[in-house]
Amino acid sequence: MFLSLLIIVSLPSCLLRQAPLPVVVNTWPFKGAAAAAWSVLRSGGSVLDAVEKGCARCEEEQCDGTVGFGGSPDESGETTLDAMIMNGNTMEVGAVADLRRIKNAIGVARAVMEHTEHTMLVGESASLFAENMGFVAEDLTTDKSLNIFSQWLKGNCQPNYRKNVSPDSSKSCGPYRPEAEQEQNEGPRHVNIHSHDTIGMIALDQNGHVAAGTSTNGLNHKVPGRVGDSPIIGAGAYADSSAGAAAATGDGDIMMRFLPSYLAVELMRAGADPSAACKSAISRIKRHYSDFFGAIICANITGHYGAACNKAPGLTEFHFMVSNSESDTPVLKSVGCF
Ligand code: SD4
Repeated sequence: MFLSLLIIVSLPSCLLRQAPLPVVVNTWPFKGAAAAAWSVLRSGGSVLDAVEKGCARCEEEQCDGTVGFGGSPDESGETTLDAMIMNGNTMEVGAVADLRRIKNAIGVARAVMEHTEHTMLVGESASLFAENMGFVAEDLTTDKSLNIFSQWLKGNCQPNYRKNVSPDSSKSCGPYRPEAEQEQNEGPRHVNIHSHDTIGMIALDQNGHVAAGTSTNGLNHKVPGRVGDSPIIGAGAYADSSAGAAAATGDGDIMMRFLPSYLAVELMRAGADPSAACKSAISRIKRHYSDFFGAIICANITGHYGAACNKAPGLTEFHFMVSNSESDTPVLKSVGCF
């Protein structure tokens, strides 16, 4: 009796029971994105198509103003996009960073994966590649992003992400020069629930195929050229059909230093259930940055899923969407932050 109990306790959760498949999980209450991905999967489409269509829906809907065109203008007022998509069967990845003038960033990421032998393209050259692949180049600025930018200029460019510069970046706009005299620590972060939201999506089908993807316009008032965690493999997302998938959202400058999506997938491979794997990935970052803003979603190959978030000002509960055959329509879930 004791022995059989011991065996059950030590078995990885994936061997204990199967959850409904296919399943799609995505960050935040982005219902349109969840519905778009789910309609691909339930009609027998591939996990890659589901992730691409789901994230693309958010790009079109400008989810929360933080995905797609017309959001998060940088210091020069421009919106630039980061995205990636990963095939957990082949371990192929396509990613774009600092993409300019193209709305469908995840589509371009998919094109990088399918029409080049590279993994990531960035900046102007990524835009040129996209145009050559048939994507339309257009201005990503909207009245809303122009307004955010002009308010920021009027407010002496506050907040911003500069440090150790003169003039004093906490009071003045640039241009800035390096300030050699004073060594300062990293200042307070300006990232919160209003400056941040990324669509991160993971999908699994009945055949054990796993895919993951992300799309974001990054961070309000970022330094031009800044790339967040979302297009970085293992940081923004990771997928491996032999273990599971994860996707992260939050303060990418901090989170990318810890590759939380990769860590969560490896923990699931070692037998951790998805909630525990998500929690451990957050804990790893917390050790160094106790009040960072961030969350992660995880799913293993049996279709079990979980999420975790760090308790921070403005984030005590994290909402995410789950779509599977249980309800046949995307369901809003939430997890308390710790
Ligand atoms: C970034 N992680 O660029 C992205 C933005 C985000 O929730 O996730 N927001 O840092």
